[in-house]
Amino acid sequence: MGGGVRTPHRRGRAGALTNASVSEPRRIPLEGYRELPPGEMVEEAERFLALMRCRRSVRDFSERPVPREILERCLLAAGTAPNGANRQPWRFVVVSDPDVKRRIREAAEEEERAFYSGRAPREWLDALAHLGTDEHKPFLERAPWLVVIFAESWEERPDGTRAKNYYVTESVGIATGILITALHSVGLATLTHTPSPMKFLNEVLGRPENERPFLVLVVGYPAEGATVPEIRKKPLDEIAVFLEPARGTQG
Ligand code: IYR
Repeated sequence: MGGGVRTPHRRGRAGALTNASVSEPRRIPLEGYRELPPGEMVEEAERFLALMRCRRSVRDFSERPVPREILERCLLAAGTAPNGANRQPWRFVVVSDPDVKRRIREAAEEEERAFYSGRAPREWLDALAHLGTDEHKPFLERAPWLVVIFAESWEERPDGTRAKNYYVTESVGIATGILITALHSVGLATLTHTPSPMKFLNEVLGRPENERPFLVLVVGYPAEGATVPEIRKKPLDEIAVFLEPARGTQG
């Protein structure tokens, strides 16, 4: 990883000899960057905003199949995410096998039954009430694909020792956001599903102990006549604070 060349180097401050074992990374030109003229920038931002405003978490899925090649490309897009030390601490387990989906549904519904009938505090259930969710998760079998996302807390070196990964939750969260956006951009619906606890996913999917289940992304076409809860997204002044120089002051 990293493609660095191990060369002693003397680039330290004031010509001091620096650590001879630090590798000098190879650098390449920034390729593919495109700058837009300011007017087009605004238009493009508007277009993207309109696209994203149409994304909703869907719970009514159609059984219509989705070709694997679409998933493959969207997963590669997710894999471009910025992440800690470029360790790419994610693993996507992509399931269309009906038996595996059934096992995931059964185990998830068992956890959810416990969640909805006692484990969740009243305050949490009250916060969810407007979404109309309950312990029934038919979408886990109906939707053509489940992408089960795991976060790798560490990876094993060839000598068997453990190399720690960094900013794992942030990295996997960003990759998941890109995956959701990629799938939405090609006209697919998703649902971020988080059965709690999720440890059963390691067992059902045969994943090793360094992989922690992060979430289940349900992917497919919405069912005909699918409905979603009526919710509102916060306006800009509730989600952002700008700190700019006061008008009329220069430098
Ligand atoms: N995991 C449960 C509960 C749930 C929790 C949150 I936070 C949500 O935004 C939605 C649901 C379930 O999937 O039903």
